[in-house]
Amino acid sequence: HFEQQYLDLMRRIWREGGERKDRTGIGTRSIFGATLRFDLAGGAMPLITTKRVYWKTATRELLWFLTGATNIRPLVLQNVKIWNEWPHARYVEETGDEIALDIFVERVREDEEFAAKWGDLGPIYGKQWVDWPTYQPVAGGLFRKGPGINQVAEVVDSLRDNPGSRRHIIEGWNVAEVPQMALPPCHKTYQFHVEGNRLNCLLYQRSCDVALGLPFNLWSAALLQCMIAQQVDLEPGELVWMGGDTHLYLNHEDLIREQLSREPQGAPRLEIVRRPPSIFDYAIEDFAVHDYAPHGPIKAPVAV
Ligand code: UFP
Repeated sequence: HFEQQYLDLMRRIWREGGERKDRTGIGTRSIFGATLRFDLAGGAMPLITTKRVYWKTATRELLWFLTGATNIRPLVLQNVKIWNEWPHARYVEETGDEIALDIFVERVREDEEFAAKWGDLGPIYGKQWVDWPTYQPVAGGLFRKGPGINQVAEVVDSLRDNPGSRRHIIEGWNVAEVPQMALPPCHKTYQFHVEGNRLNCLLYQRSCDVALGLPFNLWSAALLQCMIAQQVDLEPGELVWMGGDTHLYLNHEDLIREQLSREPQGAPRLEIVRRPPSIFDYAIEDFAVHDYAPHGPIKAPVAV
């Protein structure tokens, strides 16, 4: 079963991973360097079945990245909560107003001005993917802002015009802007590769929460790959996932034990029901998942 690789990785980290202190203070067991490979032929998706993965949430996040947005408000309006902790923490820290997370999120939902001021995450994925900043020299050794680079559009074009290229890359790690980001990109580099009529994708993820992050990251990477494949008239090929610091948080023990006791079931498939005019025109209704009958959800705390 495609998912065995994921479960094996989880088991191996829990058994053999070195214990480390990490930024969040929770502590992890971690290995450095891991690879997973999935064949997406026929719509197969690396959608974890040993717990329910909310693929629509991950899909909404991906579509939000593709709009270039970096403010949580569009997500909040769709009841997607995954990015809320960061702006809330910043708000509490900068204002000293210790409002609860749900109150903060309600204000973001209801008050556009408040959201503009406090809902932004800095120049994270969306900004870098579709509007990577450029600078043009002007007189006196100064620079002015140039037009942004839409890396996603450029990759779609380069896949069409020059499929054999080894430069089909979408990069999230803008060194100069990392300090302004709420969270430096985890799934930082996507490389695409055309093999016959198949589009392969390699994702390099510098840091990976295997229990909570990876199921999302695998789904999103595979989905992006399928969307781009559709746009350039190729079939989805292989997804290669590579992790740098690949870890399990020590407070995820219950989740890990429960999940490793379950058997993967079924082979979920993605259907893209429409072919939008561009990579930027997909909507949540364009995606259907078939044969997804996962085990129940497993709750665990997110490390912020
Ligand atoms: N993380 C993921 N995937 C993501 C994401 C975050 O696994 O898409 F945004 C996890 C990895 C790590 C934490 O546990 O979030 C980020 O912390 P750091 O920046 O210290 O690596």
